[in-house]
Amino acid sequence: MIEQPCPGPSDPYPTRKAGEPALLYRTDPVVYGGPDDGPIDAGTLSSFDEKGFLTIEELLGAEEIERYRAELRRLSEDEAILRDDRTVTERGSDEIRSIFEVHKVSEVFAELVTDPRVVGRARQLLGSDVYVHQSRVNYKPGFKGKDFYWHSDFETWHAEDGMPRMRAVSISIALTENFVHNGGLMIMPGSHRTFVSCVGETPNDHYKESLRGQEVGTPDPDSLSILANKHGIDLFTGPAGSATMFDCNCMHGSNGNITPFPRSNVFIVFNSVENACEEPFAAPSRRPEFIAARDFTPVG
Ligand code: 6CS
Ligand code: FE
Repeated sequence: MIEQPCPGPSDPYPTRKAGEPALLYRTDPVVYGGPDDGPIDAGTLSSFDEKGFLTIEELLGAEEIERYRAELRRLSEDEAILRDDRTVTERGSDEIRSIFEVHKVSEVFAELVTDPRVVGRARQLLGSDVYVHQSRVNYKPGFKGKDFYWHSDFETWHAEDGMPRMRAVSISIALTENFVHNGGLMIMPGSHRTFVSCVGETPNDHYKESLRGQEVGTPDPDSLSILANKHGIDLFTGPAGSATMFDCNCMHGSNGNITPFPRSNVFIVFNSVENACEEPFAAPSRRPEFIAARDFTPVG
């Protein structure tokens, strides 16, 4: 008898427990607020509900982009930051892959967290006050930027950070041009309504490998094929300053970057204050706070 993950009152999204993968129905709403609760209009809200994401053509203006790009360069040249635990390098090189907790490392990036164009949209989608669960800049440098294999962020945040329900949203703001060829974000539209229960136990200190290239907690090829055949795959291209907001459970990933053109973005995750993280649902211990915040103070 193969033990199957059975959703229950204690854990509606069991994962990394059973010997077989499973596709489970999402039992949480997607959009918690309404058109009067923020800058997102009714049509865009219903599109987010259906697809799991929305795009913003020009979130940042030219001057702002220049400021953030200069800050990106400054961070990458700061010896202290290069030695910091929050800085993750690419597999097989010293190229910076990500800097986590970037809203604490950099006062410039911190401005985005309280920017009403950003947090106003997050509050509206989540229907409550929000706090920052995680932030990072991804450099995805030219030539050496590695891929981010297919995954649901929520699967990791549920299993390893103790995030109870699907009531979190990410914003990814392009800081360089996202072409079709330099490793842009791919999302399967509509995949946010299926929770892929993964196999494989979470190892101790899993983040030390997973942030450089996740394996445990990534779906099996059959589950990915079912979702890709059902939903297709959207690739996000756009100029620096454009942004994508996507639900915590979207199936997404991005290819490596062998072009000379970096694909850098800043990524902020807002979680509802009604959905504060508890204990990991499928991991031996909590991840460090720079990856999964334990300060649930609402963004001001
Ligand atoms: O493990 C995490 O929390 C991070 N990993 C990925 C690939 N996406 C979500 C998040 O930034
Ligand atoms: Fe992700």
